[in-house]
Amino acid sequence: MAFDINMIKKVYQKYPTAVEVARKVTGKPLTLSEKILYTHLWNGNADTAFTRGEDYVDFAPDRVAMQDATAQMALLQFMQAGKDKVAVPSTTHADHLILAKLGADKDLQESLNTNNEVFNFLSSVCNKYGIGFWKPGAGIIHQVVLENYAFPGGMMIGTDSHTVNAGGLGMVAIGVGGADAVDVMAGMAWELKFPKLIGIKLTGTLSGWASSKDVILKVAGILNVKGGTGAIVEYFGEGATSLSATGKGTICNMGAEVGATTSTFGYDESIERYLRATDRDDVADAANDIKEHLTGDTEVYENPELYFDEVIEINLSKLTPHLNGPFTPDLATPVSEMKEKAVKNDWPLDVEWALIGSCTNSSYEDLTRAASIVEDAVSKGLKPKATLGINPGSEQVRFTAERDGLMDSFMKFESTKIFTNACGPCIGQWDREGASKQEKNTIVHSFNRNFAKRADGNPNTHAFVGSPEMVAAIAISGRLDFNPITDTLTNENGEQVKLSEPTGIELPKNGFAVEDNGYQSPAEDGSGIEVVVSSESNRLQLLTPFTPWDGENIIGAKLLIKAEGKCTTDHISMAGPWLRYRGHLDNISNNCLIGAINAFGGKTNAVVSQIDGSIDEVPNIARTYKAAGITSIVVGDHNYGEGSSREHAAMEPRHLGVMAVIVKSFARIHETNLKKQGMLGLTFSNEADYDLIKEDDTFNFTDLNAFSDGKQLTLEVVHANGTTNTIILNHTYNESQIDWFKAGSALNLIRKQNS
Ligand code: MIC
Ligand code: SF4
Repeated sequence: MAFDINMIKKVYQKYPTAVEVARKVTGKPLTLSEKILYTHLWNGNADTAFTRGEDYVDFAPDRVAMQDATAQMALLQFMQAGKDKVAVPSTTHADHLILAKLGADKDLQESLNTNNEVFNFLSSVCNKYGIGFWKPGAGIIHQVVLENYAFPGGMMIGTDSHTVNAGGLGMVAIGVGGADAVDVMAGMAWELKFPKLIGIKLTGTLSGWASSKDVILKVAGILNVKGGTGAIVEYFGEGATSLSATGKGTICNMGAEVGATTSTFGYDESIERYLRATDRDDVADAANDIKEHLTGDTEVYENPELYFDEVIEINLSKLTPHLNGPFTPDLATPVSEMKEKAVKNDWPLDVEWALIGSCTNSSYEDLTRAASIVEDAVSKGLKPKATLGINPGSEQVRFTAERDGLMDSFMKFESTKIFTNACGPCIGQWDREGASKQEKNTIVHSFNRNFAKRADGNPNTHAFVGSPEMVAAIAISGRLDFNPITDTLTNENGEQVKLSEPTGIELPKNGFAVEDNGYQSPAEDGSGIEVVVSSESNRLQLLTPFTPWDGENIIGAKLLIKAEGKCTTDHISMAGPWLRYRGHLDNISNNCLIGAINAFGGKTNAVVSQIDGSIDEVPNIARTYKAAGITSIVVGDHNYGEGSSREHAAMEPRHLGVMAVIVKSFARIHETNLKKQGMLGLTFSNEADYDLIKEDDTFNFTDLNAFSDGKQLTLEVVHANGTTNTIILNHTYNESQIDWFKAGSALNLIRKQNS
């Protein structure tokens, strides 16, 4: 039986009428995305049609998911909201804090030792406030959500950008910062700009080496890292129904890498099969009753150009395997072109590690496809040239895979390492031998992100993203430019052999099995549970509310850093070793912007103090400004804050005295995070003004006291030689978001309302 089946049934009861009403007010047939959005309006059935990409709308999501690295901050904030219990079903998953080094058992135990305080904190907060807790080793948040909680037509938010994975089961699932999760858990509306809609029509069927992963690798190449910003990507067509549910999850998952708000697929037989295989007949039966509402209207899919803002068509029958990278997930290269491109770009061709796993590709089906390659290689007398590392997505997947012999297959390569059911190397939780030497090298993985330093902290590691079966093939060949479709390999007898095409099993023939899934259900009545945070702790720190705006224009601000080029949340608040401070704002602030490239001088983590001309690390300079009572600002390029949902990337600068972040454009989640934490997230109305900003400028916001919805703000830039430029800044704050700024943060406002 499914968790929270009554909640799901209630949602389904609303569907027929809510969809009908939405069709009426919009006066047209509906996409699936619109059906889900319109049935989840905070104010009940629609009385007006919303303008996509413009209107802010209040929604009522059905559930919330959090992972350990973001949950700490989310729950520290929730504890301040003055509530006894969460208002909607919510879960926390311990998956990011487990370091991959020696292999699953030892690593898990080591992580329990080192993160004990944080896990205990999470477990007791969850217990107290009615939140389900998935213990360390239970699995990666999105795989566990897909297996247990995701349901067609539902809406959820999660404090992780890959929450979108649940689109594979036909949800609208959106990644958010912790402060947004607090809104929903506190029983308040959740606000989102009504998304635009991108339709992707899939025709044909996958064959040979092509996989679901290649669909999204190709889409990333088409849309690039910001092409999906502000939009929901909806997949449809006969190609879509031919994909497995976990394959759909893979595609939705990596939609985060094109900046999409989320991605989704209509309810179909593969989703039904998956629900039944994961012990959720009740959800499948309930979904079948309202089937026609859980997918887009026929007219929409017949004439998509009329109903989507943009339509892309991909023929799965023609799709070939891709590898995306290095350093960005949208640099897509068909494997057949890799030889030439790699040589031209001087990418190291020898591959040392081939990693399979992450929330994107760690399903049972993924493991079977990769295992089939390993078995084939063994039978042909091939040994791997690179080390294969595997992170299963959940204990259920691992247990079943072990029962069915898949783990034995992987272990036929002596060097294979099976890591914990956790994020591991995907988030820099990887103690990779030799990484500190910073040698130029190549790795391939089936993860979704490959920003510099992400996996092993080495800026010279070139990471390429591919399907699990391609990753397995490259493990065997040890070459980035290996094309399994055309190339042969030399086996131990000196013969030339070719790898056979991968074969996979969608769902385990004998069903899924698990002994201990690692779930802890919360206390019925948590009022007696005390959550203790020691003031001595360097891992956890209770939050002190940010100071409200004093009502005055900000005058005399200094530049903390002008970031040049790509500045993702990994650059703003690095993960890896820093994950240990995710619950301690002051300590984690020591990584603030240390990965951003300073536009003056091109270095990272070296900026000039405008107080005494000294050069120091970014967090230190920020602290000196703060101590001197000087407000600082950050300037950035396009798609600033791309990547993760981590609100630390907004809270840290806020904590260190930065009041405004002015950029050419923002990634969605980060922009909202800045607003929630009471900061000014602004964009240049004229992009070229970025070039006017000098290192030693002084900044005056001259009309902040007239800050209002739809009105631009003015910034006076005073250069060191006394000349000035007046710059016009755009913003997307509505009146209630301006109130967050005035209150010092959204949470300050909630607290006020609850007191
Ligand atoms: C990531 O993949 O970057 C993370 C780690 O899962 C983040 C969340 C975080 O920073 O904790 C994400 O994608 O939101
Ligand atoms: Fe974990 Fe990586 Fe997925 Fe983020 S992308 S949730 S770090 S597995």
